[in-house]
Amino acid sequence: MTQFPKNFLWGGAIAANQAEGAYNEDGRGLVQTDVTTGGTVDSPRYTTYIDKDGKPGKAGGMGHNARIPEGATFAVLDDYYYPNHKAVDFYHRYKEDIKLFAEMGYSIFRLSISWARIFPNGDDAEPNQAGLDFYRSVFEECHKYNIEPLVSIWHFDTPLALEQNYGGWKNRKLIGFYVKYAETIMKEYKDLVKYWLTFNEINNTTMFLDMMGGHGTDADYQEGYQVLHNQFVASAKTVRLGKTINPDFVFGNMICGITFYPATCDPADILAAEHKWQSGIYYCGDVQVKGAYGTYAKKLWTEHNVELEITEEDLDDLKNGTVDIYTFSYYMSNNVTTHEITDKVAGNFSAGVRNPYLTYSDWGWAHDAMGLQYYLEKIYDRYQVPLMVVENGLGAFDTVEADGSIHDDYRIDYHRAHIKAMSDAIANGVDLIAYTTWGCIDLVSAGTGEMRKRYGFIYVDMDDAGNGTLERTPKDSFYWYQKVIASNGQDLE
Ligand code: P53
Repeated sequence: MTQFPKNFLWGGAIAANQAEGAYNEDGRGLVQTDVTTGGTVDSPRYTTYIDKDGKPGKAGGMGHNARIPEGATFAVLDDYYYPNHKAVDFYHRYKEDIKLFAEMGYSIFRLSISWARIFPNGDDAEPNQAGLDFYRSVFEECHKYNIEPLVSIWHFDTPLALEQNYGGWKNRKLIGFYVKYAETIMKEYKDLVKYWLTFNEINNTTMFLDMMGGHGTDADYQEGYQVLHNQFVASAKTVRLGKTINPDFVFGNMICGITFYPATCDPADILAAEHKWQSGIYYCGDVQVKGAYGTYAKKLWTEHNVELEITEEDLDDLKNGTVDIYTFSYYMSNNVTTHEITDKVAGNFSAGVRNPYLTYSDWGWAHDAMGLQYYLEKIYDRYQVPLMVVENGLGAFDTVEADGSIHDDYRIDYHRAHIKAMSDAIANGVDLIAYTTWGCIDLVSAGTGEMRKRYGFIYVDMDDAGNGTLERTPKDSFYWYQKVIASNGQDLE
C-alpha cells in the first residue's frame, strides 16, 4: 500500500514561455527566451543581439547569464530559429489541453503567467487587458473541471525591455516592477487562484555558476547574489501584500531540487557535498522559508568577494514575507568530490562524477528516485512546512508507431519509481501535499530548446525546426497516470 493522504493533489506543470507560443500576439512584449536560439545536448542555446555598430551576433548563456556586448541590443534575427516563439501553441489550444488534463483526473495544474502579456515592457503604467483576459479564461477553464491552478508568477521570463533598459534583476528597480505586476494579477485573480509561487528555480542563478565546471568569476557571483537578493525581497514583499489581498492565498518558493552526494567517504568529500547543499539548495530555501540568510551565507559572499547591497528594510521584508510551503523540482542527483574526476557525466546539468549505482538519461541526467525520498526527508526536517513536488519528469526521445500510438514505458518507469519514493517519504513523516509532473504535455526544453527532449504524457506533433501539425495524442503514460490518480497512487502498475 502507498501512503498518499486522501486530499493529495495530483497534476502536471508547464511554463508560459515553453508552452504558449503566440509570442507577439495580443500586445505581448518580448521576453528573454524570445531571443534565445535552439540548442542540443552538446551545443548551447545562444542569446542573439545587434551590436552597437549594427552587426548581428550571438552570445553564450541564457537569461541572467547571457552576456551581450556593451551597447548591444537584444534582437530577433532572421537567420535563427527561436523555438519558444511558437512553442506548442497552448495560447490557442488551452481549452483542448485542459480538457485532456481533466481526463487524466488532475486536481491541480501548474502554469506560469507571462509577465510580458500583462506588462509588455515591464514598466508600463497600465496592464494589457488582453493578457489579463487570457489568464482569466484559462483559470475559468480549469475550475470548470475542478482543477486548482498553481501559478508561477515568474518562470524564466523577465520582460526583455527590463533587461535592456535596466540591466535586469541586478537592478533594484526590478523589485518595484515585479511587485506591481504581482499585485495586479493577485487582485485580478483573487477568487480564481489560491496557490502562488513567486519565482521558478530561483537558486539556478548561482547554483549553475558552481556546477558548470566552476567557471564563474567573482563578478558573476557579485551579480548573481545581488540578483537573488533582489528576487528574495520581491518575493517577500509579494507574500506580504498577497496576504492583504486574500488571506487564504498560499505562497510557495520554488527551488531547483538537486540531491548532492559525496562521491567517496573521504571526509573532505562529505564536507564538500554539504557545502553544495548550502550554496545550491539551502541558501534560497532558508531566506524564503526561515526569513533570514543562513549561517554560512557570509562565507559564500566572502569566498567570491561579494558585497551585497542590503537595507534594513530588506531584512524586515525577508523576515515578514516568508512562504507557507516549500516547493521544488526534482529530476536528478549529483555527485560531489574533491578528488580528480576520471568518469565524468557529459550531460548538461548532471555535470560531475558518474554515480555507478545509477543510470542516466540521453541528456546525462541521473535517474535517482531514492534521491527524491532523501531530498523530501532532509528538507521537511529542516523546514517543517508542507512540501509540493512541482516538477518531476523524464526528458526522452519518443517514437510514434505506425498506428499513431506512443509506447513510453521508460517514462512510466521513471514516474512509478518517483511516486513510490514520495510514498516512502510520506510514510516516514513527510507532509507532502502535491505532485505536478513536468510537462504534462510535450513542450520546448528550457535547457536545450529542443522539442525532441519530450516530457509529456501528451505527445505534440512539432519538431526542432518548427514543423508539425501541433496535433495532440495521449501516450501510454497518459492512461497510466489516469489510473494512478483514480486510485490515489495505489495502482502504479
Ligand atoms: P529541460 C536545469 C536543471 C534542472 C531543472 O528542464 C531545470 C533546468 C533548466 O534547464 O529546469 C526546470 O527543459 C525548469 C523547467 C524545465 C525543466 O526543469 O532543460 O523549471 O522550465 O523545462 C526541465 O529539460
